[in-house]
Formats: sequence, structure tokens, C-alpha cells
Amino acid sequence: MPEIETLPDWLEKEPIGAIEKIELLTVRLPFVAPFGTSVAVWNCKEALLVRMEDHGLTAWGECVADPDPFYASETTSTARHMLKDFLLPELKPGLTLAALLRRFDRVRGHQMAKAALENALLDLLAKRRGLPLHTLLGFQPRRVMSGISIGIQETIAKLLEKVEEATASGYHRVKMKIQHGQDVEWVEAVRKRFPDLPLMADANGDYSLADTAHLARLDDFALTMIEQPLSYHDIYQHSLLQAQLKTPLCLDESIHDLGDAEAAIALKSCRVINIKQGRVGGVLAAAKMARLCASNGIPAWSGGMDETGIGRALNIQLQAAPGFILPGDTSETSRYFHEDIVEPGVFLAGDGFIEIPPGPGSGVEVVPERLERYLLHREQVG
Ligand code: OSB
Ligand code: MG
Repeated sequence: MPEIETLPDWLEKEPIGAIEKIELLTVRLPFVAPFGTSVAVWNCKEALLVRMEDHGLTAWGECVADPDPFYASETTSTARHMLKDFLLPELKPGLTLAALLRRFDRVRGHQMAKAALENALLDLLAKRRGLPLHTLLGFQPRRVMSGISIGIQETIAKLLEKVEEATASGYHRVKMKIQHGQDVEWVEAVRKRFPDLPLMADANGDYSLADTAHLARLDDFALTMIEQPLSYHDIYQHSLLQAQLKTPLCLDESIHDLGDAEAAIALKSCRVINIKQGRVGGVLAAAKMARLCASNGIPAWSGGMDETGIGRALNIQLQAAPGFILPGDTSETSRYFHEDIVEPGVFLAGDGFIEIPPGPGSGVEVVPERLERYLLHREQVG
């Protein structure tokens, strides 16, 4: 495997230092519309947040886990447990961020909990220097290409309406969720109406190898990729399926770390990888994975977990890293929430790009009265 370029050296040199106060908060924000997938329908985003206060600065991290284990095994409760009992106790002022993350390796799995703490620390370190996070990490600023993920709809007509709205807003590609019984005909209908649209389908693991012939029918519709058709923990069977399909496969749920990405690339299980920083243990791991993908000719993109503005801002900063070549699942705030807890929100320019916010850290600020409105729980943990 080619060598992966290293991240900035301050990671190995500068101690994190003392942090005056650390809190865990839970918020619940209603969605503008239910988000349906083959594994669950979500009506709101419930998220665990990490808040740090230090010398007048406030930094935030968001855990991408849901309250339920339907997308991934981690939940907001397991993440709270891991943070309180195993991860936060490792945070010592003398440690560098790189050393802290190595200590996290002793805790098996729980990538989403690890990422939430790393996110908050990166936001704090960047704010201490007054730099946007992408600058702190040495990524060149750029405008981020946006895509949209459309949940399972009740009817094909409703789906076509949603796709129409997305193309009118300027999204660079449309992802539609599919599941048994709502797949080939639904994709066909969208493709007929939008012959040139960059279109992909995400199954969230709804199929098995017994469905190979059925999935091969999707080859007729020039999809840019099919995301996670098989089980959430499979890499091998995807290699067998990919060998039978013309359409590139993309892995999401199955990829938790660099080793998984290496295995998927070596086995030819996919030709594209969806990198969610929360799922792979944080922004630094995600940036490394994007480089690994680039050096193997695998286009990568940044996925989303319907995050609040805190997590979405992180995903935007991340997409300045080399290797994020395809449009991600980062959509406008108004697609998810009537009101988000941060400012500025995410907007598409007319040409479907998102500007990286210029402020320090993640580039967004939490609005206190909005936080109060959606707050379920708050506790000090450090
Ligand atoms: O599979 O990519 C997925 C949202 C929640 C859980 C899983 C997925 C998604 C999305 C939406 O597709 C991505 C987004 O708009 O943030
Ligand atoms: Mg997915």
C-alpha cells in the first residue's frame, strides 16, 4: 500500500493543555420531514454534544450516533458511557492530540464516541490559534460540492417531486434511498425523468447475494454508484457482488478504519468509499482515509448523518482535505431543520457549492437560546 502523507507536526508536538470545563449535552431537533431508509425512519435528530470552555473560548463536538442502533451499533447512550468512563479519563493536559488518539486505540471500536471528543478538541485547538480548522490541518481552502440524500418516499410521484426540487436547488448529485420493493422501478422512473442527472442509490444493507440478479437490473440506469447494498459489516461478499455488476459499489457502514478501507480496496469490494468522519473515528482518521483512497484511485466523498450544524460544519471543513473528490451528502440546513442551533447555516450558492465558513475552528457558533430550546440533558464531566 503506498505511504500515506502525514498530518501536521504540531499534532505530535503541542500538548493539548488544561481545559477549564467540559460538558456533555443532548439535543433533539425535529426534522422538516421524516427521513426514511431501509433500516429506520427518523423524525428528528437527537445528538450528544461535547462542549469545552477555556479562557473565554467555547468549542463543540457532535457525536453522530443516533439514540437507536439501527444504522450502527453505537448509540447516544453508549457514546456517553464511553466518553465518561473511558475516553475523557485519558484526557491529560500534558498529552498531545496524537498521543491521546493513540491511547484511544486501546478502546476497541466506539469510533463515534472517539470522534466526538476529537472534534471538540480540534475546534478548541483551532480557536486558540484563531484559525479555521481546515487551515490548522493544512488543507487548501475550497468550495465544497454538495449532494443530497433523499429518503424513501411513499410514492414514485413524491420521489420525482423531491428530485425535481433538488435539481432546481443546484445539488451536484442526487442519492436516493432504496429497499426491497422500492428499487428498480423507482430508480427507472427517476432516470427516465432526469436522463443526465448524476444519480446514485443507497440500500443501507438491505440486500444479500441472493439478490445479485435483481441488483444487476440497476446496471441499466447509469447510476454513479450503489451504496452499501449488502450487510453493514460485510466486505468480502461485496467483492463477489462487485464482480457481477457494471455499476460501481460504494461502501459506507462496513468501513470503520484504515484497515477496513485497505481490505475493501485490496478485495475490490467497492470502487468508491463514503467517508463519514464520525464513523471512522474522527476528522484526522477521515483525512488519512481520503489520502489512502486517492493513492489507490478510489474516489471518496464525505457522507453525512443528518448532523446538527455543529457536525455539518466539521464535515465541511473536512472536505477541504485532499481526496474528497465526489460531491458529499452535505446539504443546506433548511433541508433538515426549520431552525438549527448554529449560525451561520449552510446555504448553496446558485452553482451548488458550499462556502467554507471563514470563522475560527469549525466556523460556526452555537446560538444559546436555540440550544436551550432543543436541549434534553446537560451535565458537567470535566
Ligand atoms: O446511509 O448515508 C447514510 C443519514 C443517516 C444515517 C445514514 C445515512 C444517512 C444519509 C443522509 O444518507 C446524509 C445526510 O444528509 O446527512
Ligand atoms: Mg449510506
